Parts: sequence; structure tokens; C-alpha cells
Amino acid sequence: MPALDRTLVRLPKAPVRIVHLGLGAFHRSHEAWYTQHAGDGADWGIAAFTGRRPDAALALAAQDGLFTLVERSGDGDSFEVIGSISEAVDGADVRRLRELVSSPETVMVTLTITEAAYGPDSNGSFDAEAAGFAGDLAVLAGSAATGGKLTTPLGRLVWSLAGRREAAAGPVAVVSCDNLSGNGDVARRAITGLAEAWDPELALWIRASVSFVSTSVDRITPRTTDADIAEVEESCGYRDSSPVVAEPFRNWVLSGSFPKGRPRWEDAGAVVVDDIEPYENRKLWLLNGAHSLLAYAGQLRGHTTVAQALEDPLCRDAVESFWDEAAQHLAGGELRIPEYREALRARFGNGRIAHHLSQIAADGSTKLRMRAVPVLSAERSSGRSGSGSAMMLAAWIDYVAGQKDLQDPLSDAIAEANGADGADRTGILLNLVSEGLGEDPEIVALVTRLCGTFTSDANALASATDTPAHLISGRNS
Ligand code: CS2
Repeated sequence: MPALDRTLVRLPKAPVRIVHLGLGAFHRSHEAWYTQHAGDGADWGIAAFTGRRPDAALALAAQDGLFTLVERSGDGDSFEVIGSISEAVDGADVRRLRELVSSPETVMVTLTITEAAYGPDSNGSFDAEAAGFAGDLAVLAGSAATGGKLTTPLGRLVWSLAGRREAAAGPVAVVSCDNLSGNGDVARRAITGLAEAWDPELALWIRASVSFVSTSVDRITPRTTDADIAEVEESCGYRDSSPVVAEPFRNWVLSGSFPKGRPRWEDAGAVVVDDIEPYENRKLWLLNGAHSLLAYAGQLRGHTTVAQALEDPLCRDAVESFWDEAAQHLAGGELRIPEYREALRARFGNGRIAHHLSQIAADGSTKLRMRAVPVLSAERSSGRSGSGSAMMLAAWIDYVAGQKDLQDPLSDAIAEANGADGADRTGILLNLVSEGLGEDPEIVALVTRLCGTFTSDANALASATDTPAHLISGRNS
């Protein structure tokens, strides 16, 4: 059986004009797909760099950057080869990154580096002391000549932007595609903050020459399994080591300027708006918020995937209560919240997509800061308890108690907090999610009361929240 390469498909390699950091499954199911489907997609090649490990780059490079996208609906699968990645590179190859970022042909750098990679203080000011950044700043201050020892994606990018400035290659757009509210501004703060701490003149150049674009991205993309690889081989008649599975739904909303152009992504359905915040909040709260709630509540209840958790009335009702709260703070007729919720029920319920709750559960302290806390604060400012969003925090607090190898940027502090009990423990953990949250005695009491909902009696939800029991049991989603 032949291996997938460009002799099998008519997809010529486009010149690299986009550099991407974070070569993972989501980048391939989303931006790479949109770029291939842009009307002028054949003119736009992506050079995609991995993060910590070289594996994905090595596997993709061996098949010329090509991979199969398996679109998995409730009825069946369809297959498409995506060819927009012209170069797949090990993230440790910082020299190649700098070379490409310094090229006048490159017009943008796109990012899927995870929420946590922007620093633990993602929504606040830049923290040069944050783990990772401090090490990279020491490298930059010392032997910056090769950049070889830089470990964070943003440290590597800042060093590469210095190369662009030196080469006088002109303005460039940085486009964050991570699930953060105001991700363009978060990227701006982190990148200019790092530059400022290393070389204030570079920071000045960045302020003048780099445009930070905000985006809201959406496509559920579970981890690829061996069974997926075998299925592609059987159905397509070639060997592909790196297929990607995704739901049929996709969405991309962008806001900001591209000083040297961009692919016509709108031909593929992307939407360009002036004010991204309502779209961003709708996606972050309703989709990602529900995901996090299901990840913790569902695993506490013994479920493995999103679809399984959604079938559990206790988890489903918790999601609906959270959605009811979040919807109160999503304004704008064009947001079509009832339709959006209905679509989410169907997307989450697609049992053919095995979206593992353990995958979503990672980095909870950062994710909940954006997914639960804004709704909780808005509810409390409106004079309500916020029990629906507090439930997500309570589920996380119960979940982290039982995790030995928790994947979270604050895992050490969480482990330490686990030494405390009851309301004390709740307060410490809430402060890790959002500074000051654990100082509010009412919030601490509410969250502490909700703890145990998914580990004990199923009726606890009714008694612990403001929702009357008959509404909970009678709700039919
Ligand atoms: C998920 C997201 O892992 C997670 O935190 O909530 O990856 C989610 O699947 C995507 O944002 C969907 O667009």
C-alpha cells in the first residue's frame, strides 16, 4: 500500500506565507482546512512548528505535510486530503523559525499554543517571573545568538520577531487561535511584555509593526486513535500516519488587521467582524464552559466521553443551568442563543466522535478563569447566586482532589491546596483560578456547598442549586 504523498493527490506545495506555532490536531482540522478552502488557497502555504515534541512534525514531514481530514458526522465519515501545510518543522528548530519569520514573504504568524502558554496571568498583566518566561528571558539576555535553548513558543517568537526587525521585512500580523477572551490582546501583552523585558527597542518596533488579530475558533477535534489510522488506510487505499478526525461543524470569527494580506478565508465561511467580544463569549461560555463542566462532572460520575456525560441527566441538567446563566449575559439578536444551544446539544451528542473528557480536563485553572468566572461575576453583579457557574468550579475542586498527575500549569500549588479541608481548601483553590475569588465568603460557601454534587446522591443538584427539583427532573434537553 502506498504512503500518502504529493504524487497521490493533485495538491502542489504553496509558497510559505503563514508561519504557525502549535502544530496539533486542531490547527490541522481548522486553519489548514480553511486555508485549503479559501478561493486563493493555492497561493498560501503554511510552515507549521510543533511545541514541545518533534513527533508530529517528523510524521507529517515524512508525507510532505499532507494528511487526511476525516469528517465524522452521526451518519458516517468522509475523507479529504489537506495540503496547505507546506513545511512541518520541529519547534526546537528556532533557527528555521527565525528565518521564516524574517522573510518578507511571511505575512502572518498564527498561534495554537494552548491557553496556559500565554502565562498564568492570562487575563491580566504580563508576568516576567512566570515559569518558562523567566528561563527564556535568561537565554535571550545571554547567548541569544542561536536562540537554540528557548523553550516557550512566545520566547521563540519574540526572538524571531527580532530577526524580522533586523531584516527590515516590514509589518506582520500575529493571529491567536487559542480559546482565550480577547486573545489578540492577551497575545499582545505577552509578546510585547517579553520583548520589553529583553530589549525595549524591540518592544517599540513590535508596537509599531505587529498587528494583533483576535479570533474565535471552533471545531471539535478529538485525539486521533489507532483505529482512525486503520480506517483511513482501509477506506482511502494509502497509508497515512497522521490523519485528523473532526466534527462536520466549523466556525471562525476574526477581528483585526492584516497589514500584508491574508487568504480569502471568508470563501470557506470565516466571518470578519468589528466587535468580536459577543461571539467570543458565546463560544467560550456556552461551548467551552459546558465542555469543562462535563469534563469534571462527567469523570466524577464515571464517564469517559462528552457524549456519554451528556446522556447522564445530572450532568446534562448542570450544563443547562449553566447555559441559562450564561445566556443572561450574552447580548445581541444575531447571536441566536436558543439555536446555538440546540446545535451544541447535537454536536456534543455525536456519539461517533469519541471526545475524551480527560483531554478537556487539562489546564483547568487557566480554562475556568475564562469559562466559569466571568459568568459567575456577572450573575453576582445582577444580584443572583451564580450557582450554575459555581457548579463548574465545585466539580473541578472535587476532580483535582483525586488526581495524582494533574496536567495544569499550577499543579504544584493545587497539590498543596489539597492538604487543606472544606471551605479553606475551596478558598485556596478559587484564588488559584482567579485572585480574590476565594476571599469572597459567600462564593466560598456556595462552592463548598456544591462540592460533592457529582460524587454523591444524584438529587444533590436539586437541593444545592437554586433550581427547584421538579424543574431539574422535568427538564428535557
Ligand atoms: C475544549 C476545546 O479541550 C478543550 O478545552 O473545550 O478544545 C474545544 O473542543 C474546542 O474549542 C472546540 O472548538
